[in-house]
Amino acid sequence: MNIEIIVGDITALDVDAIVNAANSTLLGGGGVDGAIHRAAGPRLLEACEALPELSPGMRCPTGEARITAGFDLGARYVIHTVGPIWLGGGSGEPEQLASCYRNSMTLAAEYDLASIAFPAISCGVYGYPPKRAARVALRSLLDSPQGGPSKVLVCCFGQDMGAIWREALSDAS
Ligand code: AR6
Repeated sequence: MNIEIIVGDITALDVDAIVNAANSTLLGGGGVDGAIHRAAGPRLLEACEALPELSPGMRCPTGEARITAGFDLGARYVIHTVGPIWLGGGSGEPEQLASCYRNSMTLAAEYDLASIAFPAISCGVYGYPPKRAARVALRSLLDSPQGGPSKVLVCCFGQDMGAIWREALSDAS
């Protein structure tokens, strides 16, 4: 598996799947979630609405992942995952964040996808400190089983975030 850190807009990538940092409603929001829904068009929201609710309004618990088509995106699929809200690090946030990456990779393997791009899940509105998030995320990706996508991109928004993830990758590998 080859992990590469890039800087840019994840919605513009030509990969088999992009990962969305969603909330548990899966009905859209701000940040990368809003950008993905805008770029994918209204059919993405319809596909998300059609996913089963586990309790009223809740389609995906924190740490889990769901897959839909990519519709108007270049990517064939969107894998929606829900990162943890940062509460100081002692409330299971690292395990939940690792689960986001692991479960997204598992779904990609089930769909036989060769390439996947992740945003910096939880590093925006959810407040996860980026250096810690990068360490947890890259460990989870590097530990993911064989048979998943051979090309894994982490698409950072802005050069500062890119530098943090590049340093974490060189520390981890
Ligand atoms: N491409 C790549 N990365 C992006 C893009 C983009 N187009 N836009 C933003 N980012 P956030 P979270 C970066 O807040 O912290 C939503 O409202 C952004 O700079 O999108 O997991 C959901 O509905 C940051 O580094 O996601 C949830 O309610 C990273 O993506 C909540 O936000 C993640 O920031 C999830 O919060």
